[in-house]
Amino acid sequence: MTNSQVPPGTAREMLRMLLRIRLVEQRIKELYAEQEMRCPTHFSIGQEAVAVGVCAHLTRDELVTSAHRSHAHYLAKGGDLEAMLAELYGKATGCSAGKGGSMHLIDLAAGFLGAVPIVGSTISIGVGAALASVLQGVPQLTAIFFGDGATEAGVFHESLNFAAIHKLPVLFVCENNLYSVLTPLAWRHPEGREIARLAEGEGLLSLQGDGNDPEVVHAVAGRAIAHARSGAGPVFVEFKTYRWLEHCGPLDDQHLGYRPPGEFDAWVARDPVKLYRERCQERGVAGETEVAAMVTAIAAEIDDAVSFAKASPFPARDQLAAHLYAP
Ligand SMILES: Cc1ncc(C[n+]2csc(CCOP(=O)(O)OP(=O)(O)O)c2C)c(N)n1
Repeated sequence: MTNSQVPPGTAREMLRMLLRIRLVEQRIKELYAEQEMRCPTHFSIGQEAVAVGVCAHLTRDELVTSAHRSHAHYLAKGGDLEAMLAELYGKATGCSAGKGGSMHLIDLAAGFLGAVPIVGSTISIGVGAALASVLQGVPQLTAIFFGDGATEAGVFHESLNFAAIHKLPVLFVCENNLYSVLTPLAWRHPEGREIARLAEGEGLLSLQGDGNDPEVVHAVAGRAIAHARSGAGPVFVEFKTYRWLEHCGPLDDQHLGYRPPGEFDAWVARDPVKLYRERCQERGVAGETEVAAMVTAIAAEIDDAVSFAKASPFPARDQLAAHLYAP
């Protein structure tokens, strides 16, 4: 699908969100070395355009689920930054009361239903949320983000089938970063098979696009979301993109040798944040001064959120067994 230009206001907001997600994760990467954040943390650096292009369409009430690599989805959906960072520090003010860490983000006020690291698990949870909205007579879009690895779980196929039968308002978003931990797609799928074709086999409208171009993501997601909101049934979208850091953790992992020579550099040359920043400048949507002001404001917001997280208390000892079951 080809690129289609978004209105200047949308472009500016998408650029701001791309920068914000990148800067938040870069700060987490720096702070992680202090060993005060003790949770396993999966970074989305390099993959930000998918979250931003899709969530630019969603209202605050519409729902999102995600998985272990969820910072970008949480932030793009409007999740609270202070509560996210406090959660990574294991603090009582965290969005999961300090008990979940990076892989269990949640912000119900922002429609971010939650992230769960059991691969594939939030696909059926998202479908259940969409079914609930239909049963309650207020059909509401649910966007479900997951990686290419999750499409190999049985629950993926069951969930697509169920959503198709009931024509549920679901957007399935596959963020295909070519690897499941260290294992490339080519070792996991027969030659030439596209993940999007699997979804077609389950009876869904299935679209693909460049996951490093926020405007392509925006255009593809826009078409898909219009279809799903209209009651015509669920839609599957696949965006190819690339993870820059190790599967879990803040470090580079090129020494491990699982990436073919040249692959990493080719994707980094297509850095979604840098390319979009340049495009916005060329178009006069956001000039150098405006981008610099955005970066300064975001850095200040991150400083405040980090201070808040560090100053917050750990959960009290008597809260150990709280939050296990609904009250
Ligand atoms: C059911 C289950 N099996 C295995 C794992 C271990 N695991 C964690 S992340 C991951 C890879 C997931 O790959 P993908 O869905 O493509 O997401 P990505 O990490 O690339 O974003 C695996 C196998 C798990 N968390 N849950």
